[in-house]
Amino acid sequence: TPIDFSALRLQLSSGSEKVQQQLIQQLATLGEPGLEVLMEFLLQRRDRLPTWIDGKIYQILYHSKFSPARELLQTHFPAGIVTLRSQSNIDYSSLQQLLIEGDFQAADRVTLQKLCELAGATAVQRKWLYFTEVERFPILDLQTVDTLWSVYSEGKFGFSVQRGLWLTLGKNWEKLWAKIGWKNGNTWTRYPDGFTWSLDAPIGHLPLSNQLRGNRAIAALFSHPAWGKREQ
Ligand code: UYC
Repeated sequence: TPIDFSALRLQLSSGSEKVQQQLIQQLATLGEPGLEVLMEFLLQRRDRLPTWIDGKIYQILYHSKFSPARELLQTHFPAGIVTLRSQSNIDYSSLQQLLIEGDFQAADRVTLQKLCELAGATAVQRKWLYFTEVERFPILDLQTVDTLWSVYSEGKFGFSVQRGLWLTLGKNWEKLWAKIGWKNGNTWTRYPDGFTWSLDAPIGHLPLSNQLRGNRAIAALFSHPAWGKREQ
């Protein structure tokens, strides 16, 4: 029996996120008519804030061999699906590009690099962050970096995901390290080969922040006003 693409199109627009995720994966395997449904759906959602549903479709179309799909991305979203807003004129396009390509390891390094740029020239030279610099980060830039990680990771990665787990775990660092795969028993996960550079990683695994100099920088990140006023 032929596949009913208009039924799939309808289910995609009206389904829950879970249903949408399954339909997107299915449509990706159904050749050009499937990709056309995904293209139309992505365009329909253009005026909304992007979620990882948009990021998933973007990645599928980007990696497809279907030139109308790639042309659509080039025309409507030449730099990616996330608008790269910065209060400090930082260019996050290399981060977006690496995340679209699914190169999470390089994206992780660029994330630290960009946050150092955001902190200023001394941090760029130092290559790590003081918590006092993190406290002064503009809200907009942290939200941009967080949205990028979330949108291109099916909502698994990003600071706000890590922070949410940290709050759920009563701000207990040891429990957080275990939960996100940064520590196994008493053993710290070794950089870089101990970490999982794919969506197979635990939720909140990426981006990394080195704890060699203590947890004050990551504590400042999680306490930043960028994440709203939900907690004290
Ligand atoms: N590393 O263990 N890490 C490095 C992590 C620690 C250490 C880089 C994360 C514990 C040293 C990144 C964890 C520790 C270096 C991370 C982790 C330690 C290094 C490269 C789990 C020893 C060499 C970029 C919390 C017990 C560089 C960067 C240096 C590098 C990440 C050791 C991304 C998430 C406490 C010796 N580790 N790191 O930031 O600076 O340097 O000497 O967290």
